[in-house]
Amino acid sequence: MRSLAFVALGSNVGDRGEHLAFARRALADLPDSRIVAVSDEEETEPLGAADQPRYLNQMVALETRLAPRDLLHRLHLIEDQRGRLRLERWGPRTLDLDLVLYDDFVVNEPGLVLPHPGLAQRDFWKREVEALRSRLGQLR
Ligand code: A4P
Ligand code: MG
Repeated sequence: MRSLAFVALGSNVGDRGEHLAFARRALADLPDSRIVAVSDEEETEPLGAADQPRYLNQMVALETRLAPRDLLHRLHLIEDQRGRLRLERWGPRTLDLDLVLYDDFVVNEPGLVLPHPGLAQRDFWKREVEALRSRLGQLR
């Protein structure tokens, strides 16, 4: 049985569009997974520290057989390939990948929270989820 995962992409350092393109290619290459819908890229005001550049955000819907922790681990490896430095929580980053939703899983464990707690506060994530759901609905 395949699951449906929503992965949020964010970048606010360097060539943001190229970082997102790299992330989409890496997601498409994950084993037992395929991209089934992609939202538009969208420029957003930074949340957290205000003295940082604007973000480019996007969301990808992934059909996958990877379990949530396995998928999240692989998202971190993709971030690392793009040279992300975790200097400061909510600080600037070349590439940030978050697992926003995984089917209708509700999990609150060390290292894995689903839905991602940011979903409640981030209007652009809510918009992107809606856009993906409507694109997916049109395919079925
Ligand atoms: N973790 C647990 N559950 C999850 C999940 N569902 N998805 C753990 C992703 N990670 C999850 O993550 C911190 C820890 O959360 C990890 O150990 C992971 O296993 P991180 O990515 O290392 O740290 P972070 O990204 O600095 O912190 P956090 O809390 O994930 O921040 P966010 O929510 O990623 O926020 N403003 C705009 N406009 N757009 C943005 O995209 N992003 C951030 C980062 C701040 N401001 C932003 C944006
Ligand atoms: Mg994160």
